[in-house]
Amino acid sequence: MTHSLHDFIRRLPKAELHLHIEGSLEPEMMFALAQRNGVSLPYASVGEVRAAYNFTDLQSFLDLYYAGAAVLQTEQDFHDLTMAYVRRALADNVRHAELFFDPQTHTVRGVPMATVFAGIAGALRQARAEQGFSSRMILCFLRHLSEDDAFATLEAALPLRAEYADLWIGVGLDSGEVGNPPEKFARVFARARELGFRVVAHAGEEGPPAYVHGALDVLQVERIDHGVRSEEDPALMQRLAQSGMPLTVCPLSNLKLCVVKDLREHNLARLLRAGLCVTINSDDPAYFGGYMNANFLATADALELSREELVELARNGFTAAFLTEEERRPWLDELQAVAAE
Ligand code: ES4
Ligand code: ZN
Repeated sequence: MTHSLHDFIRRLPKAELHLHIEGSLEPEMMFALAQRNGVSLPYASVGEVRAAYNFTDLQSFLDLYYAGAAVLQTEQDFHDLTMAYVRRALADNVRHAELFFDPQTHTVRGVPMATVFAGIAGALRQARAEQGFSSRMILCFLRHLSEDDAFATLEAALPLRAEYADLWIGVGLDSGEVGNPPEKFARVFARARELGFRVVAHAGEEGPPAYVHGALDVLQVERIDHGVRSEEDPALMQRLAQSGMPLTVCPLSNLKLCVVKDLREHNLARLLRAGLCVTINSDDPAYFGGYMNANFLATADALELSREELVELARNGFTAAFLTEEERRPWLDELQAVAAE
């Protein structure tokens, strides 16, 4: 990795569209919050937590991710978590982020929906006011739970919609994919769309291309989160390319969860070169070993991406963001200026 490529990636303004805020919980904060809240953790040290992050698949990660999230209890906890993410994002020249959050992970433990919203949104508003950091929130339904549970979650959040209208703009679908196809959530997504929410879903991470078709046809999503298995279906590839459907790809996540054995085997460059609107994202950076720039750098290095391709990836992030043309234009202009240097 040359110094100049490293520096070039650092200078690119970026948008992050696939980031689970609970997945930005670093072990140090996990310990601090456990102590603050009197929660006991099954680890003796920060080092032990990190040593446990050796995943074999998505589920082996989700087990630790949900266990770790149990330290998040108060509005201050969610605020601190979100502020720590914003600091890291800004350090990587991320200008805009659309954050996923998983209310069911918290409400099941008795944390009120309003606490989750207030903590995350309070930090995002402070970040906007003090640092000019732009953001939105996307509420994700846990797909291993029932559609009724998703409906109850949407209903519990709706009374907060007006108060958080500047931030909460969409719904998504995450957690264990295989065995929980998009069709399971057809009605709740139809309701969310009727209500005017933007809609996205994880599909084609571990699940087959049929799940990507399902997310498009049944959930009518506007972006596919991951979607890397789409490559197994040439007709789907055509469809994604022709419709300009964005994929929020997460290279270090795919590596840590053994979706690919080696980053050099990742299909991100092939997807991009096939004309798909590919974006780079960090997913759960505290668990997968890197924030935005680490994902860009590792991918650029492993796949020998050109500077033009790196610019295209950064541009796609802003193009695929749920922003107005007026909102995205200054970042696209700045991106062009960096590209022209
Ligand atoms: C997730 Cl990588 C991934 N896939 C599905 N659901 C998730 N929740 C948090 N990270
Ligand atoms: Zn994800």
